[in-house]
Amino acid sequence: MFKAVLFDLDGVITDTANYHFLAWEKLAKQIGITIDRTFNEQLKGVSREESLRRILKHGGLEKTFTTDEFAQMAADKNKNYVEMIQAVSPQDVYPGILSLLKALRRHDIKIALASASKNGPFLLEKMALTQYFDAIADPAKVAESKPAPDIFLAAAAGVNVAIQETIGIEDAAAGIAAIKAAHALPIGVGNADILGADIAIVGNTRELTLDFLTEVWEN
Ligand code: B16
Ligand code: MG
Repeated sequence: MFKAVLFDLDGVITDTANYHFLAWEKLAKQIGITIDRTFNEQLKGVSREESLRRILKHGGLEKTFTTDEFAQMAADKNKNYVEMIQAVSPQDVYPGILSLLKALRRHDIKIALASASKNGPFLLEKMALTQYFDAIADPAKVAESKPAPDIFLAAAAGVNVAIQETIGIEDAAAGIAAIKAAHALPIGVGNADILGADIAIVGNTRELTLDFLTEVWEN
């Protein structure tokens, strides 16, 4: 049986992936770049700085800005994003997530956050979920962001469980790649076109029950 579940946040626990998109879209528009939701898939799970690099490249502007301007744009996006998430509340937790967290606790299975977002702890507070987490991996302290395995390895280490005894849950292609590279067992939230046909996938977080996780683990 698995001993810990490592959760991604944006797109798994709540719909903040949409706010990230809206905040990037606004920033991109200010510098004359158009992004759409198809392109946005490449930003999911990816760090703030890497997301901005990808947007600039997408618009052919990767060599246009100084280091200071780049940092300012990343800060502007975050300011806008942080304004959007002030209103996040326990009602914004995706269906099935709270009952999964409770079931995991009842069965003494550890729970850790493996989010690339520096706003993760704030969001858990807003959703009243902090109490369920045994560890929150700090994305500022890992060497490489997703698709590198680092944040999932840090999350497993945070709960003192060998990575091979964990399940990682992710909505982003970069995150699934990170879980595989870490050698945890991946479960995707989304669809196989984006996340790959070789892993267990749910279309809706409602399907993320302890029974489902156990079935995936045992097969
Ligand atoms: P921040 P996750 C990721 O969170 C998001 O998917 C990604 O879009 C975002 O750029 C990244 O966090 C960094 O977030 O700017 O708040 O530090 O999906 O890994 O929970
Ligand atoms: Mg995500």
